[in-house]
Amino acid sequence: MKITRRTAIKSLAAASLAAPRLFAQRPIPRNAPNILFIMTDDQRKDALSIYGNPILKTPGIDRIGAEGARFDDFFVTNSLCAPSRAVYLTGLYSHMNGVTTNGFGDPFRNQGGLREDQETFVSLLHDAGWYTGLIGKWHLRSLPAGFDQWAIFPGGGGPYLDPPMNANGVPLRMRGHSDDIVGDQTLEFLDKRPKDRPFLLLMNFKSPHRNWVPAKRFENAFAGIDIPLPRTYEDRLDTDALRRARMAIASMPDFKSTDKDFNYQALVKNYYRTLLSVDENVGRALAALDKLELASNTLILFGSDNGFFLGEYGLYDKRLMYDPAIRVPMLVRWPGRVQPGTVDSSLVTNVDVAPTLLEIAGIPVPPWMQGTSFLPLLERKLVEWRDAFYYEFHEYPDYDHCARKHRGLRTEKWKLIEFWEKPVEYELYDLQKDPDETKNLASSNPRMVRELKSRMEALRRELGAVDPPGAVPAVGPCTPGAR
Ligand SMILES: [Ca+2]
Repeated sequence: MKITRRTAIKSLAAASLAAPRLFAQRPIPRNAPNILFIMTDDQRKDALSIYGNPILKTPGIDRIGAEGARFDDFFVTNSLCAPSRAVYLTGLYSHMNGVTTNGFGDPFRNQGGLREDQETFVSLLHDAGWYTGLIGKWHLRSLPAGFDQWAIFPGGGGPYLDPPMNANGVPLRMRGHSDDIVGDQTLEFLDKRPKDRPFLLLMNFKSPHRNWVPAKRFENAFAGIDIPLPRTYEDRLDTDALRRARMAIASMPDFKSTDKDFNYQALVKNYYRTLLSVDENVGRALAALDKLELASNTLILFGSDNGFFLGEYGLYDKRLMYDPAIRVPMLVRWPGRVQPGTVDSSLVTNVDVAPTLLEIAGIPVPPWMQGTSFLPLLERKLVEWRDAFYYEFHEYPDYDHCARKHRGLRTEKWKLIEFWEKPVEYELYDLQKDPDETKNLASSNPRMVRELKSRMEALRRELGAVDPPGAVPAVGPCTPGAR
């Protein structure tokens, strides 16, 4: 077998969890920060009390934003688990990093997951001397690369209770609730890590992903509370895409009921309940950083891989380019560098995280990365920033939800969505006059459709996005009206 540098690093890491730092290319900068990147699964922005949720209280997570920065317009460029995670790791759009879907249904694209030789912010920090760890959900099909130690749940996150794990190649069966296991292992990582160098830890919760099994102690939270309905609960967008999509709360199988209101209450309550155990375990991790006197030199990010519909347009799930599915929380605490109470509403996306972490670590950002470091925004520096971003979704027809392939451009005022396969369809929303995205202006304002489409095409050329050969009609098992 040919021994490449990366396989050599991997075998060393496998041989000893505290592998000596043989491959650091340059001295680690003095005071180089530790990085704790906490990620939840399918958590929409407003499912936190720091973002104004009137029912769910999340003091553990809120502390990160209150003692640091809160981003109000942070978006993902592909609202789906594996693709969004690959974007975060690589600083590349889905069409460039190859992880365009969770692995279903797209005959044109790489189905193999993240390539193990793909450089990520993790592998670059590792090579620069950081001790790198990963705990929890991974979902990228290939095994984690660039980590000194890892312990992952299977597939998209495994079961909530007594999940199996794969720890550095060794199969394990765990006991307890998924979120508590992630919390316990985080504390163990913080305690046992090598103390002679900074660490990077990805703390990846499965919550609040389907099938929403709360920890026993939170099973009865929100009992007796009537969750208010979103304004668009009864709205029906009259588009081919939504006639095909199978994402209606009224017909979701999870709660063995076809009563839309019953399903809505059960869905939101269980979604919130799983976040209570995340919040508790984030609180434990923060307390451990305080106790170990690491807090002052540890950068914490809290984010999510995609948003989620909780009743908007009568839907659940994500995928579609409406704001509830593409907007996510992003909180950043970095004592001494980020002023407590910082609030930013620039259009920042998951493509920007990898370059940001590299700049913070003092590592040159590779020119192939497509995101932009938002360190200047964190430090409240005046900086020119983008006024639009590109979105893409490729997983059609998938095994379940039938959300058509689409792409689009979102500015602060406008959103253009293009379903590029036949039947080709456009949606246009004025986000300032119609923030709930209920009035499709595509046919009444063709001039704006043309203008935004031409901006999107220019951006796509810049980002290296090309159509797959022979775009095909949107056929398959997804017939309109089946939802
Ligand atoms: Ca997800």
